[in-house]
Amino acid sequence: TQAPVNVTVTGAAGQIGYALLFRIASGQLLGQDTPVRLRLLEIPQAVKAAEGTALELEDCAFPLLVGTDIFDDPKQAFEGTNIALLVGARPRTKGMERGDLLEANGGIFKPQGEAINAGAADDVRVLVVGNPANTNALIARSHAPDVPAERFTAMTRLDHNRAITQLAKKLEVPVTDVKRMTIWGNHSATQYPDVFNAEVKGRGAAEAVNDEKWLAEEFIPRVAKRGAEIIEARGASSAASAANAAIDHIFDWVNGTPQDDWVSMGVPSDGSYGVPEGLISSFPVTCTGGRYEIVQGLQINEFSRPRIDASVQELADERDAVRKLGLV
Ligand code: NAX
Repeated sequence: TQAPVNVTVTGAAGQIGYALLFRIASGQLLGQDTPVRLRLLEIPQAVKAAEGTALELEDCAFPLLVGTDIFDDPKQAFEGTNIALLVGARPRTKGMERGDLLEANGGIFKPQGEAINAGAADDVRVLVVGNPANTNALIARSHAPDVPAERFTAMTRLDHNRAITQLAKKLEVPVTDVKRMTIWGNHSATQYPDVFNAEVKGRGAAEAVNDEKWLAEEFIPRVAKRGAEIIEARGASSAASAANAAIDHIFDWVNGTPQDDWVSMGVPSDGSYGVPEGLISSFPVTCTGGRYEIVQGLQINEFSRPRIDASVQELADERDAVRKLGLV
């Protein structure tokens, strides 16, 4: 068997952490041939809770789990890490302005970027889940100058998976019939789920739906506001589905996407589709040999263009705000 892969999870004692760690340890993140060593990062007040989770991990006797270490210092938590899942973030609390939120998260993602730069393994791959995910990823990336920029990604896979299911339900087909879904832009309410480049059983999905009003007034807002719908129903934000999406994101990045399909990832823009270079924006990507590539040559129609542009503009505004704060 292979040498163990070091997986660092921040916010390990949170609700996503609780749903995520057991799936990583069971082999679902990297596959059934790959042993993993977990490195959990928490703030000091939550270390005890993380220790409790580590006891439960022991009680599962997972064959692939080599061990679990818990830290409250990012430098130690990211030492030698191959996969870094940045889940812990500062939630928006009552009365907090957007600038305050960005600043509070800067206090988390700047030192974490520095720690990744200083100590992570050469092949480190970073996924930022904690919100605002795209801009937090931008902050971390800009403090890790020695790590290739493309290793910093943000999670839009939950949005992608949500969009697939909503489309499949509308067309009354299994989710496996839906291919080439794309989320463009920011992981926020401005995100744009694009069915014009999606396919259902080889046929254009927009054509199969043939209902622009449904797209504009039901599908797009339903996907973009699904997080709020979950909070309303559960009394807590998405956790198991977010953990599932994080597993999908890393698994596909490492193991590749199928020939006839692609996935959505927030990645540093290379200028494709008019997205300013360097912004961490969601794109359709294919993965092979452990690397992702932005799908090129897609048509962006008149329905899609302003929606993509609006979400990208929001990312540019967030970047400008964190720049003003000296965080990037
Ligand atoms: P919780 O509040 O349950 O857990 C967050 C954990 O992070 C807490 O245990 C806290 O102690 C820890 N933490 C805070 N600061 C830390 C630091 N500096 N270092 C290490 N740990 C730290 O939140 P949870 O529901 O698990 O959500 C985590 C994040 O995911 C939130 O920012 C949330 O908004 C975001 N989400 C992102 C999604 C996406 O699609 N990108 C979807 C789900 C989720 O909303």
